[in-house]
Amino acid sequence: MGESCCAASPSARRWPLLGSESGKVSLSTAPNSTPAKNGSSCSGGRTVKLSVVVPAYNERSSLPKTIAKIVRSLPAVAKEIIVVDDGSTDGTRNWLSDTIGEETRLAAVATDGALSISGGVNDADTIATTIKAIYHDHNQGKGAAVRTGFRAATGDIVVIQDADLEYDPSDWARFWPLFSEDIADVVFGSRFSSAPHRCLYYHHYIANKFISVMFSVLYNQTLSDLEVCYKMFRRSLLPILTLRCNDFGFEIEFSANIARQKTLRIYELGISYYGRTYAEGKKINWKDGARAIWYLFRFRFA
Ligand SMILES: Nc1nc2c(ncn2[C@@H]2O[C@H](COP(=O)(O)OP(=O)(O)O)[C@@H](O)[C@H]2O)c(=O)[nH]1
Ligand SMILES: [Mg+2]
Repeated sequence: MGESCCAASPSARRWPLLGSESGKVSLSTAPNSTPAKNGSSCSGGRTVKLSVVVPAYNERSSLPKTIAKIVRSLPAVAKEIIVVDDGSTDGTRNWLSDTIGEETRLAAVATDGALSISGGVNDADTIATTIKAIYHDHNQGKGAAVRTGFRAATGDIVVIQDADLEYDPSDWARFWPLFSEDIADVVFGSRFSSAPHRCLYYHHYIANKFISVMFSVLYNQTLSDLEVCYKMFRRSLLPILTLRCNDFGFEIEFSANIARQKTLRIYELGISYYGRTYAEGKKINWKDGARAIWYLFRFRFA
C-alpha cells in the first residue's frame, strides 16, 4: 500500500551513521533526485524525515499533550505528524479543525511546554515538525485510521503513536540509531522490559503474552509484545504489506506481514508504558483479545 519516495528495497538503502548534530543523514544509494516538500528531497545528503501517524478516537484531553511530546522528541530529526481523527464525538475533531484545519502547519513547543501550531510551512525548515489532520466521516477503528495515515505519510521512517499518552515518544531516541546506522528495517517496542511500565490488568498481561507466544509459534518469529503500539519501520516497506484490518487486528496483521517477508531485519526494544485504566479511557477489551487469536490463524493460513 502507499507509494514510495525514492523506491528502493529496504536492504538496498544504506544509511551512514547519524553523525551530524543537525540530524541530516546522507543516503548513499539514492542517485535519482526527486524534490519533495517541507525541506525533504530524495537526493544524497538530504534530510531524513520521520512520519508519525497518530490515530485518534475521542482523545480530546490527551491529544494536545501527545502532540507536544512528539514535537519534543528527536529534536534533530525532521518530523511530520499526521493525526487521523476517527470520527470522534468528544470534541477531538473540533479541536483539530479549529487548530489545524485542512492545511499542513508547523508545530512547536515553547519553553514553558505550551504547544503552538502556526501558519504555513517554510521549505527552509528542514528539521521542523509539520502537522496535518485527516478526518474520517465516521468511526472505523484503529486499523483503518492507521492505514489512512500511512497513505498520507511522506517520511523515510514511519512510527505509530497512540493519542492517549500511554507511550512516550522520547523512547524513539533509542529506536532511531537502528535505522540511521542501517541495522533494522522494523523495530517493535516491548513493554516487557526493565523500563518503567505501569502495572495494570493481569488478564491483559496474560492475554498479550499468550497472543505473542502463539504468534512466535505460528510464524517462527520472536516478538514479545504483539499488541504494542510502537512499530517503527521504513516507509519503503508499505507497498509490500497487505493491510486490511480496520480494528485492533491491525497489530496482528502488521506483525504477520512483517514476519512473512522472512528477509526483514526485525528488532525489538524495551519501552516505557504509562498505561491507563478503563476509567481513564482505555478501550481495548476481551473481545479484541478473542479476535486477535482468530486473526493469528487467519493471517497464517488464509
Ligand atoms: N479504541 C479505539 N481506538 C481508536 C479507534 N480509532 C482510533 N483509535 C485510536 O487508537 C489508539 C489505540 O486505542 P486505545 O483505546 O488507546 O487502545 P488501548 O489503549 O489499547 O485500549 C488510540 O490513540 C485511539 O484513539 C477506534 O475505533 N477504537
Ligand atoms: Mg492506548
